[in-house]
Amino acid sequence: MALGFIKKVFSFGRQDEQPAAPLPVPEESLSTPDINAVVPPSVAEAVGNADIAVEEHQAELTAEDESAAEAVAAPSPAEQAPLDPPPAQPDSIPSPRGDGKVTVGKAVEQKAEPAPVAEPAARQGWFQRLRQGLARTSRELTGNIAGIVTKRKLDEDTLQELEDVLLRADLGMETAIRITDALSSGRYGRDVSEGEVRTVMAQEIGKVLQPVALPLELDLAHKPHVILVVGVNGTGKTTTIGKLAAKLTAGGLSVMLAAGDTFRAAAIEQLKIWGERTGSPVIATKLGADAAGLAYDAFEKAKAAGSDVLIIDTAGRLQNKAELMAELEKIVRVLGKLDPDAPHTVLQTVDATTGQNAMNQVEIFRNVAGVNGLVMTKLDGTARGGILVAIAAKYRLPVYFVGVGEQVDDLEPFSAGEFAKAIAGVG
Ligand SMILES: Nc1nc2c(ncn2[C@@H]2O[C@H](COP(=O)(O)OP(=O)(O)OP(=O)(O)O)[C@@H](O)[C@H]2O)c(=O)[nH]1
Ligand SMILES: [Mg+2]
Repeated sequence: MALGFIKKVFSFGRQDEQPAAPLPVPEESLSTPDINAVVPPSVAEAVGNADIAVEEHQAELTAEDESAAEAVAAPSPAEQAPLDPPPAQPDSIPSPRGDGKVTVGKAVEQKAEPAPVAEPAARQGWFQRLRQGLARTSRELTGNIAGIVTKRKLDEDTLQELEDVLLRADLGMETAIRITDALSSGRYGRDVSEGEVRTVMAQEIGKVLQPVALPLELDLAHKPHVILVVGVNGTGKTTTIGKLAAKLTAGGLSVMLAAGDTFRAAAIEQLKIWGERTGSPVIATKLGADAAGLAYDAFEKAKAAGSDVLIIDTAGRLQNKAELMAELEKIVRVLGKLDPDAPHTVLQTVDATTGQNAMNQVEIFRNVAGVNGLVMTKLDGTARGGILVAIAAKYRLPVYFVGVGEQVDDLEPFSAGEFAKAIAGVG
């Protein structure tokens, strides 16, 4: 009997957007080569750019770190009052059936059954929040369109001006051309309305995003399923881990967390707070200890405890690139000693507010850590949300979730259609 038959697969996401075939992950993203050996000069340059942005971010984070440490030392009223009560646990994890698959959307669901459709009101509420979060991006994108198309025929100049607007909104050249091509086909030389442009934009952006809007699947034939979370510092790794742990535990899975960012006391404490909130044990070590050793230790402990999922937090100090990359490679390598397929999921958090720099970050972490899925964070309030479209077009990595705030339930499975409509200001 094929092993695949008995494996349990949990997935997280919106089933209505699940394409028939899994997304091909580029070969190179599955290996963990030496960054110096594989990164072409263009990437090295990109890393240089990333360094600048990271250093700026680090300055902000230092203040955050202090406040995080303070928060731990003297909890705020919100923190004092019972850390959010652990999510309600269902009686048992749904057992696999039929194809042996189980899906987790907003909560754990059996894949062989139709996904419970989210309450229309709740879904609508979420869409409104996404729209609100993306309002600045949408304004940036659509603000000038009326001025460009009103009382003008759709000609070369108009199309060029539209393309410029699309590029300024970080959508990327490929998608910009796609939109202007779709607009001009059948409409060239005619009047077009602003509404028509928005509708075409939403359609074309939706088409680019659709293939990457995949649910996160956890293969529980691996026990634990190991999720390694990587990304530049400040992009939301630890917060996303907390939000994800909340979803998993609410779905009845047992989760263990590993504080693999061993460089900052505040980072370890921050993860411990999320551990308490979600009822997930946190494996931590002393400050400055070897992160790979900690990851190995946590993997052994999670195996011994029979945990369903182990989520490993990491540091993101790109400014010390060589060291960080060596550390990430080593983490991947030692996990592989306990299970050659581990880490089973390598999630990268990408901060939407960083704009074009986010592209460089994906390039780097994909090559070094074998990233096979993304979470786009901080989509609330950014003017740079269009970068998600450019990343989707270029890297075609699944986007499992989007983050729209700092709270535990501010993480939603990614929906291509909703995102496209929100960004184009349609619907
Ligand atoms: N507005 C908003 N803030 C977020 C979101 N996700 C994370 N944050 C905030 O961004 C800041 C950095 O998040 P962290 O989770 O600490 O980021 P990190 O990647 O773990 O950072 P390092 O540990 O320094 O590498 C925190 O203040 C978070 O509350 C989001 O989706 N929206
Ligand atoms: Mg962190």
